Amino acid sequence: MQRLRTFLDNHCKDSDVANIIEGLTVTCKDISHRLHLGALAGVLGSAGQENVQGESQKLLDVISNDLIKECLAAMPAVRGLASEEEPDPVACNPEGDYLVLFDPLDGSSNIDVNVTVGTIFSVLKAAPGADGGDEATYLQAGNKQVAAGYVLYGPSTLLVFSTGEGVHSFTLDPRIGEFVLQRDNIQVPAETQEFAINMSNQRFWLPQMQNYVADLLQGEEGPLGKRYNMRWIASMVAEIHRILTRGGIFMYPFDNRDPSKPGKLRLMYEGNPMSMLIEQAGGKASTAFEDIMEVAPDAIHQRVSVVMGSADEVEKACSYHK
Ligand code: AHM
Ligand code: MG
Repeated sequence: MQRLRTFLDNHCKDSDVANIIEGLTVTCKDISHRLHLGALAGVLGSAGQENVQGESQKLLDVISNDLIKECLAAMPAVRGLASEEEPDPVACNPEGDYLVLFDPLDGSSNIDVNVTVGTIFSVLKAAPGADGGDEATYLQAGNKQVAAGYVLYGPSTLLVFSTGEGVHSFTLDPRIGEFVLQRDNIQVPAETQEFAINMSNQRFWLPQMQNYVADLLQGEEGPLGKRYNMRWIASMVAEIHRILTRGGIFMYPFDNRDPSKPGKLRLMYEGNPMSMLIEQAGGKASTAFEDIMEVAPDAIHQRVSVVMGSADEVEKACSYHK
């Protein structure tokens, strides 16, 4: 049995990054505990307010955001933080070398129905002298991430992360209150017969995506020549975890509901960190036109089209867009 701290000491060259990951997991244990208590802790339901993106916030979105903010702000290594639930980045310790971006509770529409949600994080290096409260400091492409990961709150609470040398997963052992190593060097199978997409948006997709999904649905009689299964949990952490476990393709593609939003998911809090994990596990992550981690961000809350998972299937989906 290998505990998280031991693993980080042996595998993470930068002790600041190790401390950020470990510190986040302490707060995530608290979030996990509150989620498991659910209604007993009085944490279910709406907060009665909207976030910067006009989405209504759940009580636990707000609680998780406050807990993670407080934890990061106290860390000497953290220059600044940016959250999906905050309008602007927040400056922390001017001596710190790192910026931490996070989605405190992804998939939060699932909280009230007791389905898996998760915390996603991404760590970037701060440029020398940069202000941790300045949005421009954060506008770095995903391939500049030094670490990324998520904590999944499901039947078990899991931590999955990468510092650029493979993907590792840990299970929270509630008997000792510690994350212990479960799987090292996770690999996504190159081929799959399972796809995940919100089909109710079909009429809004680009024609290329409509054609690809129409071919998936034709199964072995169609040009792709095999029968596919579909899953949609509406919780990206759960979806990506399934793909890291048994392969698959996850898509939240461009759609034309609102021309100012190229897709629903956020580049900095969802697209980039999940792309790093998928690619570190041998999969692919694309907008359907270019690698997600090569997109040069121009705003902290910007949206991105997402097609990621098993390498061969992502390439197939992208080939419809050439
Ligand atoms: P959130 O950050 O507001 O929770 O939104 C992100 C979530 C993803 O976890 C999930 O893949 C997607 O939204 C589900 O969207 P939809 O409700 O359109 O199915
Ligand atoms: Mg989210």
